[in-house]
Amino acid sequence: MKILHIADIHLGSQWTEDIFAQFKKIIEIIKKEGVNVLIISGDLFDEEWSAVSHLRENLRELFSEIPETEIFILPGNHDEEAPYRDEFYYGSNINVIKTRPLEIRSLGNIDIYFFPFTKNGSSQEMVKLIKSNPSQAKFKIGVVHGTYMDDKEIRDHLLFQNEGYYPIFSSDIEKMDLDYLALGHFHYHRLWRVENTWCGYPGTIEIISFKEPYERKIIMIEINDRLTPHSINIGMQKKFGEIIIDIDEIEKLREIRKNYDILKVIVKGIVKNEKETVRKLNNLKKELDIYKLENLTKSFASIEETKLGKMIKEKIDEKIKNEPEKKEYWEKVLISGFEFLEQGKIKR
Ligand SMILES: [Mn+2]
Repeated sequence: MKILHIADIHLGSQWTEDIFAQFKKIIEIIKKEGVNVLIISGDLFDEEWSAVSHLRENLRELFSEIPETEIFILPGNHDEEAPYRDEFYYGSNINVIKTRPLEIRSLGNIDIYFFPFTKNGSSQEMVKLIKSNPSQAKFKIGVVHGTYMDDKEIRDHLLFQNEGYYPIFSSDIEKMDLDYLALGHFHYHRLWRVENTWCGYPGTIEIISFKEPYERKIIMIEINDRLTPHSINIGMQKKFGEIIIDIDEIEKLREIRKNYDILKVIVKGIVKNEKETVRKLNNLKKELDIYKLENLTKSFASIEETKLGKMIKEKIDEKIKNEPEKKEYWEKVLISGFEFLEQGKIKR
């Protein structure tokens, strides 16, 4: 038995064409590997309203290529209700899990506990529900869209975005007595163990925000006399980049741009003319088709307003007066002094 676990597809978000291209890759893996079951643990759609007909049509087409594979779709916080209305059809091999708080499906010697997303769900509740619905199956799998709380990066990341839904704790996972917990919600790839339970967040199948690391992976679970999950690298469609560059080196951007499909740029440094800089950066953004350009430059004038800045300026003006032929040199010194000042501020 082979089960493929994916999550957080976010169809309907900005780069949906790329997501579909990645999905196509996954379909090819399913065909090649003879995958029996596909589990999508939440956020197949990016927004409730994004279940528009063309997305459903494209999905139906993809799913129809793998008629032998049983597909389970669990709603997440992004697609809790609307995309899964009874009158919507995704294909004969599709099971949308809608019974809250728990729906159990048996596949031979495997029982799968599905917990469709609700805002008040928690791992404590999962433990209670599993205990009151005991299983005799050899293998038990749980499926849930939630926040694993015992990993600092996952917790901080999701809480910071006000998305710490459905908290899940290791102490509860231990009590669930599962062989695998198929998670969704966190967008990075993670596969780890809590006592005897494997836990996995597949992560998005194509980058949907700049914070996500570049490699995309999904999780294949093989079950014979034991259950073993492993990650499969599925590459990516677009090469994303986020770079920080000094305003003095801004022309290098023309070369750097060639290395990425989608680029975010943060510009730092001290400038003489704020207005001119903004104009220049806006033009460059347009010309080079830069996705996002953040201007963090500071103007001389704003630094000169500070007491220390004023003192430095006076000293330098004196130097320039005495050695007008070295004007350019002293201006460079001034810039360095201001930059030093700024760095000191940042460190404090
Ligand atoms: Mn989510």
